Amino acid sequence: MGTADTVASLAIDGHVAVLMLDSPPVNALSQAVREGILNGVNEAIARPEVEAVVLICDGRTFIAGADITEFGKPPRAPGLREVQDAIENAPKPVIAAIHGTALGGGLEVALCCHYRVAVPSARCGLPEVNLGLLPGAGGTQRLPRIVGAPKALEMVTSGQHVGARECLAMGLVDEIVPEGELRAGAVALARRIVAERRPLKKVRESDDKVAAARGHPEIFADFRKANARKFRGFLAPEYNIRCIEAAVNLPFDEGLKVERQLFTELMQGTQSAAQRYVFFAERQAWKIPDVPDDTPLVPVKKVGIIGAGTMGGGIAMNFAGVGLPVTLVETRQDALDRGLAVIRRNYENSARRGRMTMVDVDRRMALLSGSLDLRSLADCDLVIEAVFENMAIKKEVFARLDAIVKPGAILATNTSALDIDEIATAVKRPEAVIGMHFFSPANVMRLLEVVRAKQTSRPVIATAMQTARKIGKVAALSGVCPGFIGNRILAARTQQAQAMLMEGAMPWDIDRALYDFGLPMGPFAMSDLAGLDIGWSKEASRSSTIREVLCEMGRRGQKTGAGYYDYDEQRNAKPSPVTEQVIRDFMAKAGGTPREISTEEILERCLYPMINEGAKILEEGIAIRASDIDIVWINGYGWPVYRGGPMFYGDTVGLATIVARLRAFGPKLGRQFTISPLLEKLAAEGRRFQDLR
Ligand code: T1G
Repeated sequence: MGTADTVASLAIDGHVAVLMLDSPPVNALSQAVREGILNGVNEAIARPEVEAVVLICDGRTFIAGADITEFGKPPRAPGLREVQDAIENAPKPVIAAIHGTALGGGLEVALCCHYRVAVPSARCGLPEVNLGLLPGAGGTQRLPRIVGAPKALEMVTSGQHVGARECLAMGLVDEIVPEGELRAGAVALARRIVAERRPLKKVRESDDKVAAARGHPEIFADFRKANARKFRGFLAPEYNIRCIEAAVNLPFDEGLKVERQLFTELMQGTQSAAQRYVFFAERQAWKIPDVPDDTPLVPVKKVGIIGAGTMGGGIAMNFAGVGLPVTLVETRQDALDRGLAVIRRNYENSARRGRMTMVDVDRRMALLSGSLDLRSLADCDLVIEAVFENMAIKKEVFARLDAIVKPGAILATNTSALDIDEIATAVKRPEAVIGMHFFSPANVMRLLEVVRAKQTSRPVIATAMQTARKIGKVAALSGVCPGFIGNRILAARTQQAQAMLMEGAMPWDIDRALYDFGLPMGPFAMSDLAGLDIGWSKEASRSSTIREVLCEMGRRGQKTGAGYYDYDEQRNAKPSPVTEQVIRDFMAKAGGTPREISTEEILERCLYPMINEGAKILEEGIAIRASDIDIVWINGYGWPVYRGGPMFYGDTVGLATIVARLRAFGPKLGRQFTISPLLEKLAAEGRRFQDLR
């Protein structure tokens, strides 16, 4: 932990004071950095020979925001407002020199400077919304005064990082200087400002951009309407919008008061606490205690994928997307052609939506080659198998790969549930075998569940994690067990959802409860989307489950216009009297009597067994930490980030409450159900999963 003197230094370059911050890793606005800036600015103002001040940072980035690790702790002086006022009211021009990312409080400090200069690779943004917050240091009042209300709405509700050239075009920065010449460029600008007696531009005083939106409430109404689906359940986006409205309709200082009040409300709320927890959890997930950062990596320059189906194709797109050549192997030419055609179509769709150019499409397609011969993978560094989920087939493929692929290569499987230790018995180099479990659609879903088998080597684990980061995934490490982390917890929920159908709840009751809780879709709507006939065969069907009966009736899900729900032409779902009757008949046959099941009970019956299963996964060492489980469910199963993940949610509810409810449900949870000893222990000790280190 630095002090003001160690994180900030002042050097005089001619008549320009250069105030350099150096507080790794990201020059966050810790107490020391705030004090360092304040002292530096005051000293520069006081020194008669100084005519201008350049605020610049050492290391990888300009100030990347307030120090999130200080949130929730007692505030220490100087406050950020005091620092900003000192800069904005300085009698000499203060120039912010931006490289890396000027984010949150960092951009808010830069917006108090009179001028801003950046290198081309710099990016600026106000990403507080990703922490369940809003820019609480004047950003919501100053940004729209430069970029206008519509752009400000977009930036504060998306948290996007905007490139330097676009910032220049918007007036967010005044000048761009060549890479590597930031300090010299900023000092030169400072000298020109002094020489040309340019005004001390205070963003707070400019009104024309916000005036343009005054009297146009439709700007905000349309924005809310257009993003209602995306912002569903989140508080912060709406609060950010209200602040921009205040910037348009109120005097600056009044707007600041609105911003402060709404910021404080969010900061004290559970949503921001959850999203801040997730911020650090995502960064923790990369750290594996017994795989040190300096573990040697396997260089991955060429990738092979077996199976060009939905998963294989999506996986291939990730690697072509980062410039790595990929060979896709299939058993039949038509399957290979179909797989490559789907990839091209997906890329072309992205190009049509402006997410890439047709040149990008051709460049990525050029990196993809197809083959019907496994031997074409001989010189790959990483091979990912994505064939049918059948142990015998997987082992046969791995045995052939073992004979073909060069020594030192990584042999990965995309299985979502099978025993990877068992698969590894098919090869002579089990240390090279690892699970890389992608989620469908694999080119879109952020999560990659990396599964270490008993003999997987540390370099292979480290390389799989590093590869995940390279292709833009969020990874979490799991040990081998049925369903690994994500699907194992999903099974616990599915079991209860199915059980409640036999007690009186209808699929749409359960789906509604989970949807309103914040999940994108309930289990039954999800089954209808995926198809009720996955793993179902007509020949073997014996009307033994509700799902089987629906399949036998031809109700296979959305694709057949009926499943648990009935669907209209636009595939809008509505509760089905047919399904209701099937369920009633089933219950009657089992001698059950329907009862009213409240939304609260549905949620507890679905969520608490998930948390309990998470505790079992922890006590078995399948997951390293509880927050990894949360990262899996947020990035792979749509758990709402503002609820922090199942384990964080468990802590929010209170583990003692969860244990008490599980005990109260007793036999309803099923004969096999047991409460995790770890969960009982933590509950008894009044502790949380977050207290586990
Ligand atoms: N505070 C404290 N630590 C931070 C931090 C921050 N703002 N940002 C990053 N770190 C740590 C991070 O935990 C990690 O630590 C290391 O830095 C590297 O981060 C008043 C209230 C800047 C784009 O939301 O988006 O300002 O794991 O792995 O991929 O309005 O970090 O190594 O121990 O992410 O190169 C607003 C958050 C704050 C930006 C770099 N700012 N940071 O990405 O590295 S709220 C943000 C990022 C605010 C004001 C409000 C990214 C990055 P460790 P990293 P990276």
